Amino acid sequence: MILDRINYPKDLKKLNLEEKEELAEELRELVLNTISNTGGHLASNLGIVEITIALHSVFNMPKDKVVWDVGHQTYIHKILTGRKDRFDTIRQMGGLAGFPRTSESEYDSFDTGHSSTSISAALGMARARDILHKNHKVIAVIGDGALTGGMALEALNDAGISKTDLIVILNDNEMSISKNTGGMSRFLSKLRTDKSYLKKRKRLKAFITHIPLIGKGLYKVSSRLLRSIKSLFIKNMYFEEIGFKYLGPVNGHSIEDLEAIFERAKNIEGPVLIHTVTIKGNGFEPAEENPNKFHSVGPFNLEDGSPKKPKKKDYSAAMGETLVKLAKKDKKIVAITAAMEEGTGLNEFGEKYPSRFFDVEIAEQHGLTLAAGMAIAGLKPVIPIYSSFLQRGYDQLVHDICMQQLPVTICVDRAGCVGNDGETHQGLLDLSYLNTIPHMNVMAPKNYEELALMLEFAINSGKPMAIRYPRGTESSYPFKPSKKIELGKGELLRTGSDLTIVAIGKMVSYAMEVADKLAEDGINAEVINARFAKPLDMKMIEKSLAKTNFLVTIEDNSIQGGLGETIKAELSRCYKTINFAYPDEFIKHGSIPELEKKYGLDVESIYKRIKKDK
Ligand SMILES: Cc1ncc(C[n+]2csc(CCOP(=O)(O)OP(=O)(O)O)c2C)c(N)n1
Repeated sequence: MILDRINYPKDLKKLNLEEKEELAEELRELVLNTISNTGGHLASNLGIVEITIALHSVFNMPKDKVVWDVGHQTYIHKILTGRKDRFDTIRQMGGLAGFPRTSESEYDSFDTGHSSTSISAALGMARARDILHKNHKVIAVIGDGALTGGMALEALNDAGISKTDLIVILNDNEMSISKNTGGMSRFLSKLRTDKSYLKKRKRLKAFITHIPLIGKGLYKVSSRLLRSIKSLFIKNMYFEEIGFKYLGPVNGHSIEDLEAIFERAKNIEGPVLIHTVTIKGNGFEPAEENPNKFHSVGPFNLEDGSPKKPKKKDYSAAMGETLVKLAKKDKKIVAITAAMEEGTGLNEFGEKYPSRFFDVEIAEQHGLTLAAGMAIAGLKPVIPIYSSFLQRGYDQLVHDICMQQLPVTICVDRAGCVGNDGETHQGLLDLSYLNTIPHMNVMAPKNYEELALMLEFAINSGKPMAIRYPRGTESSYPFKPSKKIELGKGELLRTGSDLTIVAIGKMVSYAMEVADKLAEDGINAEVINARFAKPLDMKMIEKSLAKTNFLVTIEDNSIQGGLGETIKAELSRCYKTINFAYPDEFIKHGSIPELEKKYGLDVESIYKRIKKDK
């Protein structure tokens, strides 16, 4: 195997084209064999094999720097940069991260995980290089999906006029997680498909360079002329108009063509954009046919791509199911997603009510203000966003939604610990940042039934409402049917006189299990399901504490500014207290049960700690 000889880019540089092509297939096989066991981001990695090989062949990493947008497509890069032998540990606790991490390798030049940051970061690094009189290349690799994000467009705008040497490699596979949509996507498709333009460009170049005496000079000097001639064929040649030299489109699976175009880009001054065209999932038929299903996968069978474990209904699906039912009765309900239709459970809504469904692509900020606009004009927008991606929209929550007290329902999906995607994707800050916003109301359900009640309540409340729920399925704890939701009211689930446990969301079932265990030891816990993190039911909490004098709070949020701290701040007097929460750290990857154990947030650890302190 050629891969046996490859550990670092220097080994790659010794190969001829044929060997590199063989290596590409071996890399695909390694990724497929590994990810079919561990799960992970598959389709994007299969699509970027040749680009990664060509990048490491032509450039001189780690002196040259590459910033990978989102960073979910860096498995090949990791294998080729000294991490082949640990590749089977990817996304596992203590193993390789699923995204680039500067702490992991000198070949990872910038941490990513959230979309659309690469051009900003790369431009910053390029400007630093120039100011510090260094001499290396800086490259951003960005997908057509990530290019729809506001930050990427802001960065293009800045980089374009900067004259800074910067190479942007656009990996255009026509897919975000689902099919890419919107104006930018339409423009790229025009560039991809306008073969007549490519032919005309070649003919034009031949024509100009053959003009006697001045032709060659004219071709070199008059890039502006070429640009304007180009725009005769493609109206508004966006990238060139804003100051980038546009190269491509080039077949992103031809190592030969990629190397040639990268070599060319290396010698061009100023910002260059190379448009590569790839197939997401390339080389694995089920992924090519269904790239969205194979964007991020659990363990699967290599023969046909079928999942090893059948997918169970999760919180996202439960939310989507209820929303479809509510929208049937209420035509004012509209749903917005930022490129996460499947991930947030909105597929059925999108199919059933296409005129009331809006995929804004990777534009959380725009999505939130779009919702504010719809709300002020009389609609009832619901916008599910993963907790960590909602961090992007803090000002939109403050300035556009809450200041005007607009009735927008924000479904904060993947709140709490998300597990293997690691620190960029943990939803451990939302209770803290949502708590800081005046007029924001924040709820979290203990199970699907309560989620459905909360969703209906939120949509009809006429107020800004956030409902946070975790990744995964509801607990099997046998809760009695939930009482109706009232603004700022908790739910007393169990009476006791020895301590008061206040828990929220997913952690309510943990509190009940802990209380059951404590009861076996003769310790009687009162358990309050907070339901609302904001406004808090301080009346219910203080009434219970007057009896027990011992407060325990349990939440799947950071300790800083979360449920426990907020309750403590609002109490009229001090009580003995234990706050169970995640520490003030970025929590790395691992499975959810492993991380809960590590941070003392599993039932057994909570039980033991309370028993010790009682
Ligand atoms: C701010 C933010 N929102 C949403 C996501 C979820 N997400 C991860 S990858 C992806 C699609 C990226 O598409 P593209 O850039 O074209 O890369 P591809 O996977 O197609 O190679 C999305 C929406 C994210 N990582 N960051």
